[in-house]
Amino acid sequence: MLFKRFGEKLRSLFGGRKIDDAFFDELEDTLIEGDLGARLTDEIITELREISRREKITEAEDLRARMKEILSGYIKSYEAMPEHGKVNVYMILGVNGVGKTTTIAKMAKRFSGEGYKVLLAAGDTFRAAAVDQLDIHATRLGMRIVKQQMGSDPGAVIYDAISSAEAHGDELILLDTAGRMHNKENLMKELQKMDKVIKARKIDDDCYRKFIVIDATTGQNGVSQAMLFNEAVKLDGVILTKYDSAAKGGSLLQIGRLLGLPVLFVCTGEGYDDIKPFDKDEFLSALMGIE
Ligand SMILES: Nc1nc2c(ncn2[C@@H]2O[C@H](COP(=O)(O)OP(=O)(O)O)[C@@H](O)[C@H]2O)c(=O)[nH]1
Ligand SMILES: [Mg+2]
Repeated sequence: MLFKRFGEKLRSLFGGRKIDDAFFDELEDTLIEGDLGARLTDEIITELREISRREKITEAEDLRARMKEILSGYIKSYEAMPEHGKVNVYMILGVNGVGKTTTIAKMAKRFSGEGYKVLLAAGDTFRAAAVDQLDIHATRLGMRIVKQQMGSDPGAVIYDAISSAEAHGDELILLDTAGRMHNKENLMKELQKMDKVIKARKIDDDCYRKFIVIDATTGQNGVSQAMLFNEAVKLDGVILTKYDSAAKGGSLLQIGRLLGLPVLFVCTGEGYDDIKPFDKDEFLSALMGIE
């Protein structure tokens, strides 16, 4: 469902009608369609029923703000602030095609604009095109990149990148990773190996972060992806991409609620500047069709 249509649907649902069973049934269908999942939908409906009974609320309109409050408790924003004068590593994870490499280029531009010395690391060695793609961004943005040949050990790439950052005084390594390998187990093992290499290099705990990129158009799938990667390497947060196209917002709420992961950036296009920090209030207002 289109994000806008979802908001419009919620807006009309909460506008000018009495609260009854039909209202809750429609709300339930709408939340499921909007990718909030059975568990969250159930939780929200139960809580709203309870509030309306307890506070004798009879107009749907008067529940709108209460629902926003409930949703607001599900997600947090994450402010990324790499430490100056140290080597910070941001590992960017996610399945193929979600927008990892593109997002890394956007983050590189953004953080270097904020005064950080940024280094790109081409950790997706599974596909030749992946290294080239990051390389092209590095050239365009005038950034340094550490890369190896396709098929080489991504653990060695990040090992080299850390040495290079130390030698050049780079403060933030943005590490690209593979989103697909011969099978899921291989991929997870590979990611865990990189994680071990980074930890063994004694990067400060506060300076090492793992973010998953979730494609806003994939809905429920995004939730399973976040669970899978979180199990393999404990995640620190989420970056939402493709929020410009047929975006569904509900999956982000599920990831926040079920995994407790905060949201770092939202990306809304293919350009370098199509990225901005997650604004919870703006997100929830858009989701609920509140002007
Ligand atoms: N519309 C839109 N497209 C995006 C966005 N982020 C990435 N893409 C596109 O998604 C495709 C896959 O991106 P890529 O960075 O190669 O994904 P990766 O496989 O995860 O590294 C490319 O065509 C990107 O231009 C976004 O925020 N909005
Ligand atoms: Mg890529």
